[in-house]
Amino acid sequence: METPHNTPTAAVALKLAPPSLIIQPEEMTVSPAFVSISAGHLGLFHYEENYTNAELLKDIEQEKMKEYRFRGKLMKRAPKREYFVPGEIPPTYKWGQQTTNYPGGEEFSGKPMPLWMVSLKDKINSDFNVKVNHAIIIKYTDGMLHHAPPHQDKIPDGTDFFVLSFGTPRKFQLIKSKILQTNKRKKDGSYKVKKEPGDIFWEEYLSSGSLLRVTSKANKEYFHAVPKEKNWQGPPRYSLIFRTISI
Ligand SMILES: O=C(O)CCC(=O)C(=O)O
Repeated sequence: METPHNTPTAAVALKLAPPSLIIQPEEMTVSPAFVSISAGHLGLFHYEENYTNAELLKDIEQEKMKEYRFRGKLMKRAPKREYFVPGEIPPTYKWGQQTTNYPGGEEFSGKPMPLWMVSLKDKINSDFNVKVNHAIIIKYTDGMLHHAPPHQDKIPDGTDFFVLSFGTPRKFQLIKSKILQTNKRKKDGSYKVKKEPGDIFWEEYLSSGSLLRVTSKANKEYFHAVPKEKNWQGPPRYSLIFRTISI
């Protein structure tokens, strides 16, 4: 497997910034070329290696993922499991599975967060002043079978999502969107447009124990993806994604 996650990039500086630090370009003491690259990222996303103890991998490995069905077929992405805050009503996150998988449905398989996950949730809420209340673990064991195609999360307006990674690093991409004209017309005669993924804006092999915060703004402006990778191999990669979902 290639290891571009070890290659220094302009985004490296962001990995070093503490979560609460908001850097203004004029405060930076680095080269002008660097400022222009990183300034484009300010307020959009935040990537931090060693955010949490990579030893949590042992706890994640105890969790059982499942293949969810969508319209009767197995979802061709990766097995996952959702979690809610113990003692709270499980929120409904409509991420593509059948309605029978929603809380209250006969196939609902969400579990209360184990204690270690509750601690991580509390840490994120305190570090970033947010109110995440829902988590999904996704298990990637194959570079081609398991992936996430370019998409935008359907999350409540103004909320961010947080991707914690454990195990073998896997490439995560933020992708620029482009507006294409379709051949369908609106009532006023103008052509309808559609939004599609375009060029890569940022990509990184997310290291074990890292945190990636994708802000509401970044989720609206960019697609994100974990692309298929023919040469990816090694022990599994788990992502643990926290979101704020209204009940
Ligand atoms: O596993 C990841 O890092 C991201 C997955 C993702 O974006 C999704 O399933 O919505």
